[in-house]
Amino acid sequence: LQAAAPPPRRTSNVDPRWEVHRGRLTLHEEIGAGEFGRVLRGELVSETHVSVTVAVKTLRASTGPGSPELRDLLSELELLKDVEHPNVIRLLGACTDPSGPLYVLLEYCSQGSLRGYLHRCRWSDKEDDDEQRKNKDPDDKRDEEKRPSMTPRKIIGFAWQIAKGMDYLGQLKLVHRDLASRNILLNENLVCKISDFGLSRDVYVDEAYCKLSAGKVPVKWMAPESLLMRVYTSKSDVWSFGVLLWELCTLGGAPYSGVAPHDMVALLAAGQRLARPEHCSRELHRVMQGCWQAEPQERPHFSQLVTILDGMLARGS
Ligand code: ACK
Repeated sequence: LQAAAPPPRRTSNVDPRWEVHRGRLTLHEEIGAGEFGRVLRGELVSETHVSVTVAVKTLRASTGPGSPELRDLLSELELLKDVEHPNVIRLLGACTDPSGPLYVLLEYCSQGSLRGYLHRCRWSDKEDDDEQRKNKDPDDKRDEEKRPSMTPRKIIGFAWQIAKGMDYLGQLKLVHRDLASRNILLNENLVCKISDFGLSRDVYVDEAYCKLSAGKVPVKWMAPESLLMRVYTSKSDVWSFGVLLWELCTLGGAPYSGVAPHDMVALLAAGQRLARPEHCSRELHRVMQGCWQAEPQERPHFSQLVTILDGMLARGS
């Protein structure tokens, strides 16, 4: 996520509006890890002695003080302070005082990422398929829980929520830059929360980081102008939203499977696009195609996408 004007980077200044005393936080197991750092489940005791489960984002122990990961997490923290929407992950507080590690406390989403949820729907649809069972992720503990199922209406409902959150971010002049099902979280009521503001920093301005993280750029979700000219706008987020719609319809399929990342620019320039998934209505496919217009101005705004998806929900299509 990127602000129109980059926010000032906080170093060791403690923000009393958000600072949480470390004594109020108990850390539990790790629920996610990646190049960015770690996510732990935690328990936060409020000033009124009510305990809430939180997700605690932190860095790896080996992360140095001047590292891009630290800058990323601080930048994410700053951006999250200014956003409040039911479909955007909510900041609950932070431990930034220098006496311990940096912790960013986020609302806990018990169903994990939308991508994981879509994959769990696959297993439930094909419960008896040995091949599918063989391929399931042995580390996904949620796999053992009740298998969810997917319906066309649920797909449109998820898409509608994400478009609402993105419309809100767009109004704040915030560009996400990594909109994909892996970065949408689901709470226990299956409310979609846009998250992972990890690409908030301008990776392209920072050559050192560019070299380090070339593999991190989400090429298959990126609009042509982002791939070619490093231009990111709400309209390039709309392109990514189209790919996210495709992920929803394929229950978390891999877009452009078999295409090498460095072939994507030529493929898109030749006018090729993702094909209509098997269970996707022609109407929803037209929405995706609108998101993948070569000219950014010809793509719909998120507000228009909300209206279109609203209409589809109302008609029950
Ligand atoms: O699908 P997951 O298990 O759920 O994999 C990702 C992982 O951490 C890396 O992002 C989990 N995760 C991240 N933030 C949260 C959160 N706020 N609540 C619950 N799980 C989270 C996510």
